[in-house]
Amino acid sequence: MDSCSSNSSGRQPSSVSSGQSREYKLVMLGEGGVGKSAIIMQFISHRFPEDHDPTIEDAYKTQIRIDNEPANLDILDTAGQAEFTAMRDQYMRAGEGFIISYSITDRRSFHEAREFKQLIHRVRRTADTPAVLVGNKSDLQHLRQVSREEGQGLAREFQCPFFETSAAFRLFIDDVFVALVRQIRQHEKEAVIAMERKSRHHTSVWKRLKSPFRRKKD
Ligand SMILES: Nc1nc2c(ncn2[C@@H]2O[C@H](COP(=O)(O)OP(=O)(O)OP(=O)(O)O)[C@@H](O)[C@H]2O)c(=O)[nH]1
Ligand SMILES: [Mg+2]
Repeated sequence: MDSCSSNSSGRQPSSVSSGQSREYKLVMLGEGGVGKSAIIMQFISHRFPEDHDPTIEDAYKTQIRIDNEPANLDILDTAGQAEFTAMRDQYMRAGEGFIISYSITDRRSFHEAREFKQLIHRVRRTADTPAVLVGNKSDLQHLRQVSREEGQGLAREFQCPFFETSAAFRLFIDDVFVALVRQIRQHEKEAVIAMERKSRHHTSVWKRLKSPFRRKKD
C-alpha cells in the first residue's frame, strides 16, 4: 500500500471529550537523526525542531478521532543512538503498533529499517505485528539516497503501509498515525474472527462427541 501522492486520510487530529476511548500504544523506531522526534512533534503540536537533540526516551499522549472512533494515542519516541537502546526489548514487547522510519537522505538508515522489522519479529515471535514504514525528509530531494520505489518495495515485503514524509513541511504526518491505528484495529478484528472460528470448531467437535451419549439416554 502506498499513499505518497495524496493526503489519503482526509482528516486532522481533533480533540475527543470522552474518556472512554481505547488506548493505542505506538512505538517510533529508526536510526539516530532520521527525524523520529520531529515527526511526533509535528503530529502532536505542529512544531518542527530545527536542531538534533538526541532522544533517550520520551512519551507523548494525544486524543484524536479516526474513522469516527475516538483513540487515545500513547506514543513512545525511542533513541536512535546505539548507546541508549537498553529498553528496546521491553518496548518492543509492550507496543501494539510500530512506526519504522528511515531518512530518504541516508541509505544506512534504510538498511536499519529492515533490522528493526527483524528485531520486532524476534522479540514478539510473530511477523504479524501492525507497522507502518516511513521515509522521512522528503523535502531534501537533492540529497536523496533511497528512491521511492525502494521504499515501496520494502513496504511490500513488510506488508505494511508506506509514506514518504517531511516533518519539516508537515507532509503526510497525520497519515502515518491514522494508518497505524487502522492497522491495529484491522489486526484486532481479524483476531476476533479467528477466535470465533476456533470456538465454533470446538462447539461442533463437542456436539459430535456428545451425540452417542444422547442416543444412549434416548
Ligand atoms: N529537512 C528536514 N530535516 C528534518 C526532517 N525531520 C527531521 N529533520 C532534522 O533532522 C535532525 C534530526 O531530527 P530528530 O527528530 O531529532 O531525529 P531523531 O530521529 O529523533 O534522532 P534521535 O533522537 O537521535 O534518534 C534535526 O536537525 C531535524 O531538524 C525533515 O523532514 N526534513
Ligand atoms: Mg529523537
